[in-house]
Amino acid sequence: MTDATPVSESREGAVAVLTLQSPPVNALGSALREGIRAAIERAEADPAVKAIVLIGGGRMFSAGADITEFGKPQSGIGLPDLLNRIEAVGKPVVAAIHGNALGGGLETALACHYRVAVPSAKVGLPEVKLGILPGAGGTQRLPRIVGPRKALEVIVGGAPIGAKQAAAMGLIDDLAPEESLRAHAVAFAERVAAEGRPLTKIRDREDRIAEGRDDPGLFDAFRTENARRMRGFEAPEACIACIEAACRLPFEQGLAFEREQFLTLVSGEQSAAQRYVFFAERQTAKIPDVPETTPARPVAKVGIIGAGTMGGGIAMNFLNAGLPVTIVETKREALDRGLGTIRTNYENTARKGRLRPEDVETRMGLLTDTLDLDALKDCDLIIEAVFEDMAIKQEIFSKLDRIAKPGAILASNTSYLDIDAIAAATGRPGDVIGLHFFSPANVMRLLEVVRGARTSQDVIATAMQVGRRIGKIAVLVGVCHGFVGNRMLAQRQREANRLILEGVKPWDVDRVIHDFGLPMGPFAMSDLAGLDIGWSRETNRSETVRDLLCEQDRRGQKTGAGFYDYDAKRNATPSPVTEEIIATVAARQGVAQKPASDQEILERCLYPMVNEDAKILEEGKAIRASDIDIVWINGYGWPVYRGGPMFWADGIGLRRVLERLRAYEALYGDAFKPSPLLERLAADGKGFKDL
Ligand code: TC6
Repeated sequence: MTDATPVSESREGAVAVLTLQSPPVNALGSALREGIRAAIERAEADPAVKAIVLIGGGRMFSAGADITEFGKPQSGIGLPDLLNRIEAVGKPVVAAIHGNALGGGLETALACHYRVAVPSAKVGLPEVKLGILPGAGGTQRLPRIVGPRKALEVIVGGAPIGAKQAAAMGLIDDLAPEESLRAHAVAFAERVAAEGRPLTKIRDREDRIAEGRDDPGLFDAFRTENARRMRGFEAPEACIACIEAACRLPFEQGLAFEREQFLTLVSGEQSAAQRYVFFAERQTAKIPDVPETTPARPVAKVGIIGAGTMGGGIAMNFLNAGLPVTIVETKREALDRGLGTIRTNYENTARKGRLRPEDVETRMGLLTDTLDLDALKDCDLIIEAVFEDMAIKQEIFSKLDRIAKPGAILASNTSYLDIDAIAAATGRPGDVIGLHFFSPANVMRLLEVVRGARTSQDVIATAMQVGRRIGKIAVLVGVCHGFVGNRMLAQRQREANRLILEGVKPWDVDRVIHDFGLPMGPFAMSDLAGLDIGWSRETNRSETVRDLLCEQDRRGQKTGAGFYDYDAKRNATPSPVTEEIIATVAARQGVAQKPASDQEILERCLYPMVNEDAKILEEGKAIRASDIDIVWINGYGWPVYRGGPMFWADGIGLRRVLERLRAYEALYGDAFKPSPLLERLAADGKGFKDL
């Protein structure tokens, strides 16, 4: 056995076993690629070797190309050439897969003559999520083995699939017992070598791609079906074009087409943004004063106060992760309604085939409902999700202080309020933390973990870990009004409101924001959320556009009208009533009417957010600029191909952003006053990335 290279070589009888040794994920960087090439060539040249097994050391087969190498000059053999080399070996090469075989990892396996995997393995081509495509032959080989329809799903969808499903598609030749992959793969290799069958190269297969020639309309049908989720992204269309090419062109020409498309994407802005987001997501887990070794508190039982939309959604996250939840309400009807909604959500998911019917009962079985707060006494984590009212929250926390067991974590799902003031209602502020879920709480990936002045380190470590356990991206933020996400949103909302008073139509503001890539603009979003959040007839002052809309019972989608008019299917149309209301308010306030270009709308809505981000960083309310980007991507639908507001601003150049902020400051005053950090970075010719 030689361990000096990233590939260790050993022999089992006549089978050479080559083990990839590049922890933690066997990313196919230049050293590993060269190591594989050298090992493969040695095994090929050795007459005593009759077959070769390629297996991953450590946790997995391989997570694919080394993403950090993209955009840098290539050194050593490129992955496409390496894979062609493997495919051309004159002895059977068997890939033995455990853990993950993703991207270039799966492409490597596709270049082998056979694939053996354990049932728990996952395979996939997630390159599309990095704004690229499987550029080492993946778009040409996969359709040749699973057919173009499945290839479209796997490559354009980007989601990994389990080995059993992959075996059913013909992608995996044999499933091995979990505990004996290596031995099983060696036996498999010995067998195929002994049988002396001609080597099967995927490149030579034509049978499965015939479907793409016979029914070329399948590609356009796929485009139409998926138009919404692909909107704005460049990579999905390039993936589709490559799969089409696989069906149309000879293999080598298809490979050349794939290469050309890959090179265009990998050098483009979208891929740079999406690769940035990949690493930014992983950064969020790193907290300078809470090292990864910080012991977390055990969380085996969760309590939730409030069975409304938020409380119910939050509960589902824990039930989905198999954790028992006790949910508390003050009234039986509210409790029954909340439980009913949870059940209906699960039943709908089961009806769509995304949950087994028996799992509906398993999950509901983990849920205990009660009207008695004392029932939370044995919970390890208690999350309060009641109205945004400080007095009510403080009362609840002072009761929890008496009820909760020592060491229990007491969390609030507040979206704006001061966690320190809530913690002050208890005698254990170190145990208090904010867990800000985003609506719908069982769907949205973001979790803002709000650290109070006295929140203890192990409580932070536990909250971050719990977030991951329930499938969220947890981002640590500090106490300030609206924390990170909503604090930025308030900037955009203020400017959007000002724009419509100046005569810009709400639908034009929404169009600009939607075209930029967000799922909807501020007014469509307000209509969806309900305009009457925080509004009541009793306290109404008939001052703002929103006040007047609510007065006329235009409270958003739920009442069939808000900023827009809605039909029975909730399709929106611009409303003359809204225009009239806006004109009335503008006249009352004496707002000068002035048109704004789309560029101005965009800048006035988004640059104040970037400026606010700089203030958030200055105040230490976020650890790093990329954390803020992750908040807006996962909580508000900022287009991932633009890399988040901070990354986007860096791309424009902070000098330019500063110049525009100053111009708007001259017209609109302090709301646009540049933050000192932004000024400093711009003066130094730097970006947020340099912090
Ligand atoms: C491709 O293959 C293109 C081919 C065509 C070429 C022509 N490269 O996620 P974790 C790092 S494109 C470099 O925490 P997990 C990661 O940053 C690639 N680094 O682990 C982290 O570093 P840190 C297509 C990588 O167990 C550490 O490894 N493949 C890569 O939660 C551990 O990662 C993909 O898109 C990489 N490819 O999840 C798959 N992968 O410790 C990308 C990971 O310094 N990878 N790192 O923070 C994944 O999805 C996940 O890592 C995982 C393991 C599911 C494999």
